[in-house]
Amino acid sequence: MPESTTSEARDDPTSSGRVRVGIVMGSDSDWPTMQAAGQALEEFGIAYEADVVSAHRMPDAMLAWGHGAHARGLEVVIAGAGGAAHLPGMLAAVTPLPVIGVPVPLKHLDGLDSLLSIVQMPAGVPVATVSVGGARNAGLLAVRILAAGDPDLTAKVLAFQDDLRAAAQAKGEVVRR
Ligand code: RP5
Repeated sequence: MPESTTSEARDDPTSSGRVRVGIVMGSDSDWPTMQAAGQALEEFGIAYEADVVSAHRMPDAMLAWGHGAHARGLEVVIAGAGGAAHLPGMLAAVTPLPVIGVPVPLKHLDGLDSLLSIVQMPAGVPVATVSVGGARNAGLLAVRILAAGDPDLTAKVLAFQDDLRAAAQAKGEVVRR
């Protein structure tokens, strides 16, 4: 995990500077998967912080992070973990913020264990689970959540969707040629 992304906001010149999203993961070994969430946020100029807060190896620190997230001004949490992936659910239990869970695939079970650990939450404690390894979509979902109250950000999301559509259509034209 790059030093610059640990425990501090990324220095992104396109962002407003206010850290709005917290990306947390169970281990620094999750960062190669989770960094795609940060990249998506950067594309929309959203400042974020990234931390390791293991649910099992540092439970007190994990709960303190979750309890403090809203008060510190965060608006969305993206939490990734692999195996017995309890981090997203435990954070959702202690914060009022929306939590997006990213199942990180490990070498055994292809991430199915991570997926089931994150997605099967009890009623009343929601975690919005993306696909196994789907950290980019987690970042994009965080952007959409923030865009709900932000017309400028909504315009960026619409432009992004236009670009996606144009790219898909261009590929279709290559196939039909
Ligand atoms: C989980 O254990 C972490 O989220 C990570 O995916 C997995 C393995 O962690 P390391 O042993 O690589 O630190 O809690």
